[in-house]
Amino acid sequence: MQSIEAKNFINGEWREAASGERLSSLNPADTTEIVGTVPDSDERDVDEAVKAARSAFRGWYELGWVRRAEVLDKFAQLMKRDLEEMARLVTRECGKPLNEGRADVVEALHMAQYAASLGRMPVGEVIASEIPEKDAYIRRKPKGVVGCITPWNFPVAIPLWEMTPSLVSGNTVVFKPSEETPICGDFIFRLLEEAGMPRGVVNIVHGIGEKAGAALSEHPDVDVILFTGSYEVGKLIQRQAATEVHKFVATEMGGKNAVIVLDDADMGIAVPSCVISAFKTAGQRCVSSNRLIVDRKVVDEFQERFLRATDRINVGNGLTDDVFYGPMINKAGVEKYHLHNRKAKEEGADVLREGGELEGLEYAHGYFVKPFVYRMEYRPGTFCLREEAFSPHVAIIPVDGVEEAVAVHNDTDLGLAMAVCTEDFRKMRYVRDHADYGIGYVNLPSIGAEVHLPFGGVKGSGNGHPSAEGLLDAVTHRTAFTVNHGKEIVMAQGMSAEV
Ligand code: UN1
Repeated sequence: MQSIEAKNFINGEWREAASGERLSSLNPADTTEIVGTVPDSDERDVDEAVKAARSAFRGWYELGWVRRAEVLDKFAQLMKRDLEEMARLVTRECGKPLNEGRADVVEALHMAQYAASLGRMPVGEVIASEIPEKDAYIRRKPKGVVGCITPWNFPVAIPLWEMTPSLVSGNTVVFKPSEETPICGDFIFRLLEEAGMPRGVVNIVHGIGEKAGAALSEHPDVDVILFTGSYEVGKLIQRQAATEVHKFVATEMGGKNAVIVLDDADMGIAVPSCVISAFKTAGQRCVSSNRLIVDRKVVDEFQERFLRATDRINVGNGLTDDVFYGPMINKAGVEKYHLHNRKAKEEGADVLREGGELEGLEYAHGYFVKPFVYRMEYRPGTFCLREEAFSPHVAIIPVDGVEEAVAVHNDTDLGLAMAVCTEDFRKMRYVRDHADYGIGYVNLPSIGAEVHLPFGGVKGSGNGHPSAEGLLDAVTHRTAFTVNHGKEIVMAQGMSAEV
């Protein structure tokens, strides 16, 4: 496969970084393959991109919602044309199996179609005024320049979750893709250019988080930072972005998600739900579950069936058939997996599947690891039951009844996705109302969100409106606009003190 030499796209031009340096993007299933190289940008490149986005803002805003949506619609059509090529690139650059590479692109496509459809939806509300001669409106207005910083695990979908609602509502964008998957970002931008995005409306600046990402977060002329990624980086970005009062930061970070399996659960649903939640994408989704909280009455039966299913999992290069999950993204990902496994053992785990790195010729140049499964009685303050492992590391935790299940579920500082397996509507309702989560599922895995639903978490998982359906709230102001049709000024009741 040919390696791609990507450039920054700033003000409608493909450019090298001011530093003249380049970074490489490797295939995590075979690190001898360089997927591509990209400019190693710094604050000088970011500044140019922000300036371009600022000067394009007025024209893009004045185009109006429907015309902007038409450009996104064109872009969606191009994604459909190139779906297969993009899916293969996703697999080569981030390692997930081809069917998941395809799902990533399809999710992105759905997001572009959804955002395009918003162009013909209401963009505000008409509200009654206290004065009959007055009309009052709430109108959405774009905030200005939006900086998007995204992770590698959904290298096409997440950039479009963030960029397309920003664009349809009239903002301009500066995008810093993950340095692990920059060539996917480059592909998106080649299609945005082909779709006819006006000059400066979308800009991509490649580079590492500490340099290009930090420069974007800190830039005083950026109005919104949209971030999806790890808790540590999200926290750092919130601090970096606190330079201007107007700057709004929306974060979508990790989760220590769980599937709760209650005593009445249908095991035919619970077992596959847990396998998918724990191991799809090698546990490298923010919505993956490291914890299976299972009622003690059924835990032995569950455990046996879960292990049987786990033993059938095929790990390998995502471009080959029948692979359930591919490699970890990089060495740091493997180290994090080892750390969590080690900690679990120190904390008294009863190890059921030992895990470890896969050996053999076909795994020699990739970051392949086996499922690590253990059983552990719940104790408050346990590292391995509280901290996100972002790897195929999973605990089976026996509990007594729904109330304890929820208490154990909530004992973490994160709260993103939660799934519960039950046939009992009263228990389902208890979990719905008492568990801390942003995305809840019943008789489903904890993964598989849809773009037209809110996506975000509570507690340390984020601040509530970063992605997909909720994003318009982050990138637009809801402005009040009041018109007097009368011939004199009549003040609102509060102002005239009439009760
Ligand atoms: C993520 O892991 O960061 O719900 C996003 C899902 C996908 C998105 C996951 N639609 O699994």
